[in-house]
Amino acid sequence: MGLVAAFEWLGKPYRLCRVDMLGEMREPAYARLNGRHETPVLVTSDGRCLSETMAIARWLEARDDERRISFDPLSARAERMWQLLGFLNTGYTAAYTPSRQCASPRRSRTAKARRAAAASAGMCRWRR
Ligand SMILES: N[C@@H](CCC(=O)N[C@@H](CS)C(=O)NCC(=O)O)C(=O)O
Repeated sequence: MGLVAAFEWLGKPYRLCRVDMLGEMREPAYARLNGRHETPVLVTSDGRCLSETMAIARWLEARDDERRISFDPLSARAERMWQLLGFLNTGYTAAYTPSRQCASPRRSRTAKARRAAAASAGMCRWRR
């Protein structure tokens, strides 16, 4: 969602595509965009596919000529912004993702595998 806001604020044309995460995202055709079967994926105007939120954010920064959504990459403010983005995309997100995956019926994991994935991500410790 943060990337969508960034695209809006950047003020350059883009097209947002809805992906059925329970269906088409699992298909081989989607794997050609992202072999990890995850969103987001950016398809650039020359047809390249770029996955990973942080990589797409960096792609946006590099094209933010008017500095609408970013700071001078050499500035301390840019360092702080990337520090916060790094935290949001790893530590913060990791705090709720495993619990969502535990509850998700769409992955055909066994209960044991779900518990292992959650435990390795630091969640569900209270069950031990
Ligand atoms: N490391 C990736 C993680 C992306 C990610 O977790 N995407 C979620 C949706 S926000 C996803 O596609 N999950 C696949 C699933 O739930 O099956 C990134 O930072 O972009």
